[in-house]
Amino acid sequence: MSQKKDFGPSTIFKDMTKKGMILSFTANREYSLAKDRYTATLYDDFFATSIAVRDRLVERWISTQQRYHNENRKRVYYFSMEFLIGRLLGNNLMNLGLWEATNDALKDVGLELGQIRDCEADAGLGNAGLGRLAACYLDSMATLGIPAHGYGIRYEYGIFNQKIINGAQVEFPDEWLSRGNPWEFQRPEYAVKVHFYGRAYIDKDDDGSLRAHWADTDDVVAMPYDMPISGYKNDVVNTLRLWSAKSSEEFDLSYFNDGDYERAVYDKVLTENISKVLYPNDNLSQGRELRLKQEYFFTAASLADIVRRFKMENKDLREIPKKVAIQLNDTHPAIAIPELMRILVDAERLDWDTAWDITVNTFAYTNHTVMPEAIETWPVPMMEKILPRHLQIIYEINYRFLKEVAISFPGDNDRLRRMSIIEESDIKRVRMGNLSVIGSHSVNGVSALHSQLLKSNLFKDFYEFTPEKFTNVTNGITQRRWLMKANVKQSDLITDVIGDGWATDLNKLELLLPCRDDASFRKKWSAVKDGNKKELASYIKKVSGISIDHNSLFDIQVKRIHEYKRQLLFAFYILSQYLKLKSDPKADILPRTFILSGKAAPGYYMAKLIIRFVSAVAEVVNKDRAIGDRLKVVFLENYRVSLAERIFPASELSEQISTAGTEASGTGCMKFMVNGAVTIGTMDGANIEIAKAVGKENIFTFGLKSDEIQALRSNGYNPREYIERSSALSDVFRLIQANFLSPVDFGLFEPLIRSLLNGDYFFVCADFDAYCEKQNEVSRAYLDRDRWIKRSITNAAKSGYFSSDRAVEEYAGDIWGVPVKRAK
Ligand code: NBG
Repeated sequence: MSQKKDFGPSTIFKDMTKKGMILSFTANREYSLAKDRYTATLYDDFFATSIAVRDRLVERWISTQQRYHNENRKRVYYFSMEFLIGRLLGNNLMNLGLWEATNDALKDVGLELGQIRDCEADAGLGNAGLGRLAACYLDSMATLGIPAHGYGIRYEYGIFNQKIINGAQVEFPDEWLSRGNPWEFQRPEYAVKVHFYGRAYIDKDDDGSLRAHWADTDDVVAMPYDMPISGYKNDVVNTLRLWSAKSSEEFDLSYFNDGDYERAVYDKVLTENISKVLYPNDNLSQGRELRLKQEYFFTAASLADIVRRFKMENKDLREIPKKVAIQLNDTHPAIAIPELMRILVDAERLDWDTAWDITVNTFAYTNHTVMPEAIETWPVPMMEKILPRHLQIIYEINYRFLKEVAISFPGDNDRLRRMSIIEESDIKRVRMGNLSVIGSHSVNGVSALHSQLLKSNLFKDFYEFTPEKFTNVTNGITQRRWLMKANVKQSDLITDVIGDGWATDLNKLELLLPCRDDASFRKKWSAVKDGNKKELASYIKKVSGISIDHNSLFDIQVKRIHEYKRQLLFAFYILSQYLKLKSDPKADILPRTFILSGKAAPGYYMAKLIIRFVSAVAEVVNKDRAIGDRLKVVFLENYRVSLAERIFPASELSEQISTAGTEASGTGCMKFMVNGAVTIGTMDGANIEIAKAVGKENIFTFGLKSDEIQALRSNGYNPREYIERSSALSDVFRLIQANFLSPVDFGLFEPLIRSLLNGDYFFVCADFDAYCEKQNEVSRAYLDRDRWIKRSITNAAKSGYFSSDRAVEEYAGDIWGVPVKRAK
């Protein structure tokens, strides 16, 4: 495909052969970096390789964008505060079909592709699932040929680097740009001015009509940086445009002339802070002023860019919804709704109703959480100060909306209060969730259960008012990164048997189902897993010094540390296994290696304590000679995309044990599944759909269901009853209370215990026994290796539904109005 297309005469920038790559690499090393083979560092070699690859993206990029323009295609704009991209070199090599040529070329010049790839810093512009989802969707949109653009922020510092020092998390800044980024192009010609503060007022125009103004603002320049997003072997290259804040005047001249040089510099620095750093919270809204500024900064710049592009290709603004679909990745960019109204009404002079019609039909909103602390609301005084005109517009939207609701539900004032965009608390607040629902034509959750919960709980009133807006799109992941690139051995085996069609149609993996009965295939499948386990074992040895038995069951929980995800439940199970062996050293337990990884938000005390707790458990278990290799606990520091790519291929048991009703979807569960791991999990988020896909004999589910949790919560839940009833759980509590895990820091883990005893908000105690029982079942099941391998194959074979290609196709057809036709 990509090789066949003619991009003009073969020059040094185009040649896809090994020879071409050698020429390109050496030329880049010399002319872009001014180095030769004696002076080039390994990082220089990475840079020169990346530019050689980038050169081959550029012509495809330009021709893709030209085509979209000439065909005046409807564009999809994905607005997201986070894009957790990871590394790009390997991904682009794969998508261009350049892997082998580059591998061979580098060998010829004495280099090793693996080493070169390891030089690349992860682009960590996101916290976790929400940001990684955006990255997977960019990949799928390009692969499906959708004219899509990602819009976000070019944070100078991405998600912090985590080190575990004396068992505790310590954060270090992520200076991912410090050595340059080969994948970005600055585009000063498209820089945009974004306004803040000032005052909003209304006066009369020359023709006597009323006109709103926003004046005396402080302005910031939004500088765009473009990154190419390649599709898989289809010559499509889309754009991710990230905005960086620049001071609008290099120095404020008035201060400068007054001799206040320091003040002039200070103001410039303050302005540029807007894009300095990603807020490191997952599923939590801290409500900081700078965060609101970030949100407005990138949405305003993006909308200005979109309107500019629209006007180049079209005349009538009322056509915007026909040519533009904007997806709001959670409420973070929801301030775009009043911003588009401001553009259409104040600047373009459309009447309110027409503008509102355009706005609602342009925006669609994805909700990613029902956790109350993550739902964004902004104090009215804060918004009034930073965005005075937007607050007026929000009030107007709210007034008109509530009038309509009142007609449908006469006299139901409680309902009006709940549905209002303004929360009438002591200090009034703007509810961004309500604004998002009201200003969008589509609202979706990210798994079947979660979308249902939106309708029955969080947005119940809105569902009753406009049921047609509500829909579900279960999340997905890209098999190109998470299987093809991450797990080369398993990919090759699959391709040997069923061909490579699965790369763009993951449902094809179902062709593997008959292979379950083929003993020689099972043997190969199992050998691949063993090989991957050995690789991870040696990586663990290298980074942590811990030796693990690669024949043990690799039982893994990797994700953000959060009470609702219940790493504590996992740790308690590990402790109970440890206690079992201590009381009966000959106990017949299945050898397991427990692997955990994940970051805690720096200000999240309990999550950080959980990391200390897991580290303490690891310390005790790993050092106990009587335990030997039967149990090992590893906490891998600095969980990130590139580390995840090492972990999933070696996984056998996937821990998805959140309290039912709390994990909106989860996407790690899908990465495990496609890599042949079997899930142990609650009936939560996407687990439910995984269970449906694989059948109950191929998954281990346990615990209270979402409606049972709700019922127990409202009828009064007493964790102490569960502790008393369970001898294993009582033993674990006793051990912790006796400071066995904190012999030096007496009482260190007291807050964990106390939070469980006084309420146990996430039902750890209630689910503990059921969880242990299920784990016992897993242990027995693992002993029947043939059956286990069949389960593993089934999980991979049934993962087709969880491809982000399927998810994006659903968005495209049902929400964006850009259906894709795929050759099957
Ligand atoms: C997260 C959910 C996950 C979900 C991802 C992607 C937020 C606010 N939500 O369950 O917790 O998989 O979004 O949809 O980050």
